[in-house]
Amino acid sequence: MNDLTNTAKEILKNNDRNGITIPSASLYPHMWAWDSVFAAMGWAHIDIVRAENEISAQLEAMRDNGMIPHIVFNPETTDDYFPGPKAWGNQFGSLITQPPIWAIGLEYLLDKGLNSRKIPEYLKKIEKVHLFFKSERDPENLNLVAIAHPWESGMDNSPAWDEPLTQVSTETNIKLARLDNKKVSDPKQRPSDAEYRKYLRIVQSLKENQLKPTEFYVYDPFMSSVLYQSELSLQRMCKRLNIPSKAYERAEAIKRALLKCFDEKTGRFLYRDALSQKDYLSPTLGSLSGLFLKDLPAGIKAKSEETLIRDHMTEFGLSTYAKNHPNMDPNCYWRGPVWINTNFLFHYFSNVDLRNKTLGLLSQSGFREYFSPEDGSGLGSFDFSWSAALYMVLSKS
Ligand code: 2M8
Repeated sequence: MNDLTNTAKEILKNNDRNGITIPSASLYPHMWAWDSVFAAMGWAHIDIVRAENEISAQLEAMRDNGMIPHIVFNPETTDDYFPGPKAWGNQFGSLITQPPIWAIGLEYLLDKGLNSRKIPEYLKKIEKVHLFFKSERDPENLNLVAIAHPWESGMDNSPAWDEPLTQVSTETNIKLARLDNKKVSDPKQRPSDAEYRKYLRIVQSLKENQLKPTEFYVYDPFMSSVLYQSELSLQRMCKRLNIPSKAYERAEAIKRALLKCFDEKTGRFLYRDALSQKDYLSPTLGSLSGLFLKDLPAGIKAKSEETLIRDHMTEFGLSTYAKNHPNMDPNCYWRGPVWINTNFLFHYFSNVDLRNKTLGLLSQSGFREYFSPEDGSGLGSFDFSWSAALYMVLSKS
């Protein structure tokens, strides 16, 4: 076993808090949804039962309406995080969710030999989670996913949200008490205070409106493409167990809807502001996630791949914003840096081979949270769980 594999395993073990994995000890002391699923995929290479616990803890966290909160608070932690339970007005977890990768993670565990009598129960829960996106995150009934807060996308301060956020006020009754920008070497690697005020303003309005989005509601092609792949995973798992499911039909409906969002000129898939009912373009990596669709028409596939390679491919994998765009910021969070999970998802679900670049980046710069697309230097927090977990997944594939 090489040294990096050992280090990756150590990171997951050190970030283990009684059966859940925190994203990083220095910045994120609770359980985050998609982080946990990526962590489970890494745990599958250490201890499959521990991997199952992680997925099981995620699914256990599902609320009555089928939503899995993007953060489940760890009541035992002494580390502070803002916004915590007080800001959300909820001791259990946040009021929003994250990219729906639970089925993808569980299928990975099954492929790695998970054998559990609880699988039918997990599949039932995942079905309910997928239906939540249909009933609570599709206001125009388009068969696509709209997010109720920028954080639901997992790509918190992506330039994709700049336009809809111009309509959101910075006035909020939640006191700004940030810790994140004090815990990284350069606060410019994190979102600005003005952005944070808007994030809190949206939390406030969700609380005031019984969770109904009124200030920010945006169809995100990345969320829809991820849900499409998750529906396919769910269908395959149900088939293995002879459980009836309509996941394939739902996946096909998402595919038809996403194809209507394709912009021929740029090769990208459009966002849509569900409040102003306007489609718009943002040259993000997420806008190319239509490449996750199976059997794409040849012209669409060729055009999107051409854009991906020209605008996002670097020596270290994919930049999260178009490289030559004037607003591209190589050091700031989701406004340009390379992330291991987006490299992984494009590697896993589209035709681009990012394995060697991703493994090379991690061996050059260690298991950091994100990376400069210019020189591969590490940014954000250290010993980051999904960077470690996906190293194991990619190095074993
Ligand atoms: C980041 O988001 C949190 C808020 O949810 C934060 O900035 O405090 C994002 O990168 C998100 O995708 C990730 O799940 C989370 C934990 O790693 O951190």
